[in-house]
Amino acid sequence: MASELRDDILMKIFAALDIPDLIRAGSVCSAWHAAYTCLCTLGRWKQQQTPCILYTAKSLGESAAGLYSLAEKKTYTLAALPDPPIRTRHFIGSAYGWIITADERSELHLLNPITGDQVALPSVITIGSVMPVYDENGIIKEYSSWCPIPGRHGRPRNYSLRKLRDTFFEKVFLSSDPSTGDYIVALIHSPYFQLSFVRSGDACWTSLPQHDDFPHFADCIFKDGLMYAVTHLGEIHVFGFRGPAVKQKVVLDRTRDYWFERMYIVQTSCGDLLQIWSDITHINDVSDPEPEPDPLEEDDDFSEPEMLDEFEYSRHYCTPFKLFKVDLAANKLVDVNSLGDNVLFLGQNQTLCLNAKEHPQLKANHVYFTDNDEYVMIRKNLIRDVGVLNLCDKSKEKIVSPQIWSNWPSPMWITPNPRKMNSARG
Ligand SMILES: *[C@@H]1O[C@H](CO)[C@@H](O)[C@H](O)[C@H]1NC(C)=O
Ligand SMILES: CC(=O)N[C@H]1CO[C@H](CO)[C@@H](O)[C@@H]1O
Repeated sequence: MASELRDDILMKIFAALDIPDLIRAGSVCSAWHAAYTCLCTLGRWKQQQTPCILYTAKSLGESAAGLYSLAEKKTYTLAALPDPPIRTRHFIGSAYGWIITADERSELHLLNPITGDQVALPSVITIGSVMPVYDENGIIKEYSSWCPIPGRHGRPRNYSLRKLRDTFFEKVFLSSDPSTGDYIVALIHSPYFQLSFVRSGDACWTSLPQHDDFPHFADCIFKDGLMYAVTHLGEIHVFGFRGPAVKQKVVLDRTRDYWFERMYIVQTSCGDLLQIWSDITHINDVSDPEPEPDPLEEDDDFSEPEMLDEFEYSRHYCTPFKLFKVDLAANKLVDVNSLGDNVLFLGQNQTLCLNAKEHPQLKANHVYFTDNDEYVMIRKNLIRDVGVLNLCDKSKEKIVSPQIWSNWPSPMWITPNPRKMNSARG
């Protein structure tokens, strides 16, 4: 009786903690660990978690990651993550506390760095636009696919197993928390920014119906059981995954005639959809004066001189400059000049919108960004641009200075999720 009461109080206290604190509390003694496990199993931890930055650093070793808590301005180490070593992977997306990574064979994994749970996604060769190239022993030695660099889409080329990941994956999205065992992963990939998806348990990727030969999807969001996908020209498509065949419908016509800016779609805390156009600023490179040598760079596919010129002298920074509310009923966009209480998280492959009232540590009408240079893959040594942008006066501030993370893999936002995957579902 006495111990039940104590557990109850413990649970209440634990339920108010941010995840890094919760994990620390859970490792104090066996009684606290039991309370921690129980809370995670019941899903009763504090749901309003402030995003953290997940990063790697040479000093942490190959298999550990660092977690920088924005709320506490503190760092934590997530040790002994499952293989392949975290520093050998590319981080290509993050949602529900899980990250999506590409390994040295360009194969994708879902990983929850808090619980260590990992799920291998179907092989990249099950995606329609990737063909395996076999050696004389029938072993895959390369992948044949299409070059995603603008103007060079036309011809397929052979990529080493490791190199495909540099340019093939564009953005990846999750419909729900993979710990529940029931989720969809959607992927924008080369060529022409097409969409493919898998449902939990699928053995292959499936292409989504294409409206034309150049779909050019830019961003997606899952909302009310549907997936809203915006193209670079602002067109919004809705995909319904219930039933055996995926249903597709265009719900917003083109909002632009040409593709110049980045395009994002987010849902605000009150359920509105926003379309965000982002200016691309070209600024001269800020190279790391002491770059960590990249041991993996011996076969750089991007050594054509004309491409190096373009990549070396201008760098793309993102500054959101136009916000619109999507009015689906009227099939139009409505100008909005501020995010109000909302806070936007933009980064490598991620868009997230939170409410500052529910997250008092965050600043309303600000954009928290990690580097999302579109050529980040082939600029692995550049200093990462990670900061906060005030949308009112457009001023920028750094989040951590001096930089504590390696430039590569590029740090990304993560909202820690301590829910263990149900092992029965694998
Ligand atoms: C890719 O490799 C295969 C097998 O080695 C070869 O036949 C093919 O010509 C190569 N394709 C290109 C575009 O280089
Ligand atoms: C929009 C964006 O940042 N896309 C990047 C997502 O990650 C892949 C793979 O790491 C990159 O190739 C994309 O450029």
